[in-house]
Amino acid sequence: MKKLTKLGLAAVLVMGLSSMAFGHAPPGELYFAVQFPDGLTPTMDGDLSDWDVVPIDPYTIRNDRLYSPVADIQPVGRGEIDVSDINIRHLIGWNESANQLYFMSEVFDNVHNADRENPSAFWQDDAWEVEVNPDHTPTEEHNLEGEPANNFSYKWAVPPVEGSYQYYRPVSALEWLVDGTEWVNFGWGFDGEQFGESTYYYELAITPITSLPNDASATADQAVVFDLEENEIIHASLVVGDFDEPCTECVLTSYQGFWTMSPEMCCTATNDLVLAELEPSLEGAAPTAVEDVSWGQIKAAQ
Ligand SMILES: [Ca+2]
Ligand SMILES: [Ca+2]
Ligand SMILES: [Ca+2]
Ligand SMILES: [Ca+2]
Ligand SMILES: [Zn+2]
Repeated sequence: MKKLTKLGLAAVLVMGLSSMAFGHAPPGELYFAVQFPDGLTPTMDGDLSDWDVVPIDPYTIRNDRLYSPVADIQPVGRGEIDVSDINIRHLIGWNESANQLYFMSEVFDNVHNADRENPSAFWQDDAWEVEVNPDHTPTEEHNLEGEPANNFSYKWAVPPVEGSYQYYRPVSALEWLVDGTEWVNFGWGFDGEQFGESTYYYELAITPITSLPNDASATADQAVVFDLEENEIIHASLVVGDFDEPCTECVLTSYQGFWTMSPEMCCTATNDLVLAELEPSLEGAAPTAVEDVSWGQIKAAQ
């Protein structure tokens, strides 16, 4: 009886703690996705200049908000990044008419490592990982066994190795959920040395999925699309994995760094992200279709 009581208490404590600390993490902290008006949505081409219209606050996510959740990799506190090792800037956006979420990251890195022998082993190279849980479920209910998937992971490692650069989870083999479709659009670029000191640029657009059968036979028709609405809170988290040295038998400690928006370990979305209202500075900033037409006519008339 005593044992049972203890076990019961332990279970309550674990559940209580996990819903407080890990259901929505970091708790009580909001992140903001900028609302792009029609005509100003970014193009997924690895050129981040189309994000320059976004006000710095409250949208920009810099090193000071990032965690190193695995002490074996780097036992440092939040924001304690050595900017000569890695320097990160994230932005997230959304658009009502396209019903798409947009993500971008600028990552300065002293060494860009992309030398995996197994093309699918993105976790052995510098990688960019985007976690999305549109219906805002607490972590402990993400992708439960026997249930439809509700947390979706879009992972990337570039440049491609033997054509491989995109790694979708929880189901890796869906031929329709790939780059260049209505579901996923990815772009990347870099300045500096491709495999040395460089700044890499990542851009991703997705159509958010609320739920999808969690197996390889899932079809696009079975995807329940999430309808993005102003002021709604969803979960999204961005992860940057940093390798600076080659490894063949890679282990956790082979990572140079592992930088997350969530204080939890990878690979799930826990940050509370507000789909922001349209900024006054962006309102009316977009060229209208009428102007496009008349500009076209002017050019044609010349
Ligand atoms: Ca762009
Ligand atoms: Ca580095
Ligand atoms: Ca590697
Ligand atoms: Ca690196
Ligand atoms: Zn939450």
